[in-house]
Amino acid sequence: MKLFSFWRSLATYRVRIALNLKGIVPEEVIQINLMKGEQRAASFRAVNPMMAIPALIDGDGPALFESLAIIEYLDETHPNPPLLPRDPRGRARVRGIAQLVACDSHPLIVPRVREYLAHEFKFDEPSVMKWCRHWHTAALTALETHLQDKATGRYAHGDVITLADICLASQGAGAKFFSVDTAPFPKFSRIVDELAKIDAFARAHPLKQPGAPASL
Ligand SMILES: N[C@@H](CCC(=O)N[C@@H](CS)C(=O)NCC(=O)O)C(=O)O
Repeated sequence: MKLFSFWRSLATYRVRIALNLKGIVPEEVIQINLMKGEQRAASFRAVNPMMAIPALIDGDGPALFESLAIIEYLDETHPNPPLLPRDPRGRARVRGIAQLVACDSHPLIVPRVREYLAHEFKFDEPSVMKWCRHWHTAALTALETHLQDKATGRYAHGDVITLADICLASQGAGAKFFSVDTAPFPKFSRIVDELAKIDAFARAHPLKQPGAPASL
């Protein structure tokens, strides 16, 4: 397997957690420096026309793209430990929490959106940060309400790690990147703190990756 990655990428963080949980070590990790715009190079565009990471090549390919699709592929090809519950309602809840993070919240704060706001609409840096914090907080507010459901246990869905937890961890890291106050979201914060103690999550953390700064 070849993983296209970058330390700061929250979507790639999700895939790294899943790889660690499954005990899969990619043969190669190819760095795509988002701060230098390497995602827009023709060579990477040929891998993922969306010009975004992660991408994963398993065997002869073609490249897999979109973090949730990649994680479900890993779950289907390496079923243990499972990342989705068995019951349809449980699967829908876990996928719902995951999509809230990966499809509703995260896409609003990625580099291409921040750069478009800055270049096309002349947002200054504080305004871009305000935008990012607004969408982070909107997602955290919804997540906190979902996590009040009795289906929540030690983790987002019961007492076993699921795809929902992978996404909560990425939301937690993003909150730190954008200095979002998570104090008003105690259930979210408790689970994120719990996840940080798990080796598969800790090793995948953005600040543990090559090229990452020592702290934010
Ligand atoms: N929905 C995609 C998001 C992928 C994505 O936007 N990745 C970011 C890094 S976390 C990226 O590569 N952005 C490049 C850019 O915005 O120019 C997924 O979950 O994989």
